[in-house]
Amino acid sequence: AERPFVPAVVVGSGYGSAATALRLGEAGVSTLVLEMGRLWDRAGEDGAIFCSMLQPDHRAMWFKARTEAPLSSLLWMDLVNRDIKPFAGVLDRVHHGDMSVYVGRGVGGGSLVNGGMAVTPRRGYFEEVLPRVDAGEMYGRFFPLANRMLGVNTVDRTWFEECESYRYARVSRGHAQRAGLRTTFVPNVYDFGYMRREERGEVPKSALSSEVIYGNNHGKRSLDRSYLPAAVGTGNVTIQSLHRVRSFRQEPDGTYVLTVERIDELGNMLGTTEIGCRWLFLGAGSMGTTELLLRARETGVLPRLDDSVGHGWGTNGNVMLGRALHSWDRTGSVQSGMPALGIDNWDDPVHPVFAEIAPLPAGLELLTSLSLAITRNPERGSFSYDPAADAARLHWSASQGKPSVEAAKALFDPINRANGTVYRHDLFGDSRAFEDRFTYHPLGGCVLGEATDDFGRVRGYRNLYVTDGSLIPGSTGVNPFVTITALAERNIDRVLSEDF
Ligand code: FAE
Repeated sequence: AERPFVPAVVVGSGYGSAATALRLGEAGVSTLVLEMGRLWDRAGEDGAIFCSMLQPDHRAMWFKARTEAPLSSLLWMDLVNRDIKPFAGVLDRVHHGDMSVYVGRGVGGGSLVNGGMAVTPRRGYFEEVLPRVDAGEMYGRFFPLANRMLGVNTVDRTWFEECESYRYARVSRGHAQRAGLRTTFVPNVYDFGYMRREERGEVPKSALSSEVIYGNNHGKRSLDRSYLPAAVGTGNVTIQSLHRVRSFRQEPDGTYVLTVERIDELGNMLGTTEIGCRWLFLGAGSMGTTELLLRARETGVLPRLDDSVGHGWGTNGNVMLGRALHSWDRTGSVQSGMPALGIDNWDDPVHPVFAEIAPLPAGLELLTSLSLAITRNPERGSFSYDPAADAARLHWSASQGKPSVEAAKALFDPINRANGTVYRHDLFGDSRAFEDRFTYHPLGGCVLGEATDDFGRVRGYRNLYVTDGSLIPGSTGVNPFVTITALAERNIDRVLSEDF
């Protein structure tokens, strides 16, 4: 039988993929998007598309028998996680020895599960991280474009100061200020107008009903409400969900052939198909894209791939911590799941930190201030290929998290001192105060200008591109999706004008 052939294939449907697919579609290129997760458009028996964070069910996680939430315990008790039925759920936690990585699964990738924080990085730091990218063009054109396309908006300051749902953020801001630190409002893709109507009881609740990490039923402009419908609307882009790209090869005529596994929502294999294409864009995320390229190089299928494939991976310096507050510092039992403030100490010459003031939306007063700190951790991990498992293995040792923890400590010790507060030691399963064994922000693996040229073209092969977070060498200094989107916009703009 003839195998199907499409001009362009985009692997994955996260930020890099979505921006790339839209621009391909607009340019009239027939494009197929292949996403291993499901399309999240049908309500379950409870009338909701996504399950809530407080009552997680099979929809929560990607083929797990138990949920694996970032906070694993409260008062050292295993109260947070639940046994669930394995299913093609929306959040995955991928384990690699001392590091585990959270990623979104579904049409929209990480946009389905994330906190929506839409931060444009400091220009000075961006120039340091990606010195070969024209920052003038990025800040003049592609960052504004990405912000517009993603539907980034900011909280109304007057409402913020009086609403119940950001009491937790105001309390933490006060604590930071008492230590002489600066906080900043953080833009978001969650519709703050919708959130205000939630607080008034006019619309179904999402951010104010503890929804985040297992999906938002309302209010969030995830990619399936922004870039992806626009891409499909060009008439040239088709998305196939529950299609997992296993491998790909190049034919003598330069076209690519993908081997694609079709699964159902229970994980049953429905079959394997081959799909041919001329242009192949890898947007499977830092973990997914790096694995596909590493497998291709190490199995000898694409032997000219650069040695740097599999290197330059980082956690964006992620570290999470909680502080126990005094009884008069009530954070509120209703906490918006979408963060709106950050402590910005990135100018610190020794320990730059941007710490998001995170919600702890447990539905009851816990007198706790939670933070996700983004630090400047110079450590980098690398991947090797495990032939027995036919999988990529990330090498990141526990000690590599040390710089992240030291930086977070340098920021939060003075906050504790200024406020007479202490760290919580009961949140992460053992007695540690700082959790550096997971990241929400995997970056790198196929670094721009190393594994690819300066526009994401994979070295050694024509018409093969990387479009996602794997291009960024381990750190952005802020939450990364705006940077990933803007970079993808920039790269596809160049590729469409030169390679098509
Ligand atoms: P990503 O969005 O991960 O998309 C990759 C897609 O490819 C996924 O849908 C995969 O299922 C799919 N895929 C992988 N392998 C295959 C394969 N072999 N075949 C087919 N499909 C495949 O990639 N960032 C922010 O900027 N602000 C935040 O507030 C924020 N909060 C976060 C909260 C959580 C809980 C998590 C997990 C992440 C958060 N992030 C946040 C990070 C952000 O979501 C992440 O950087 C981006 O989603 C990465 O975008 P990519 O395009 O690289």
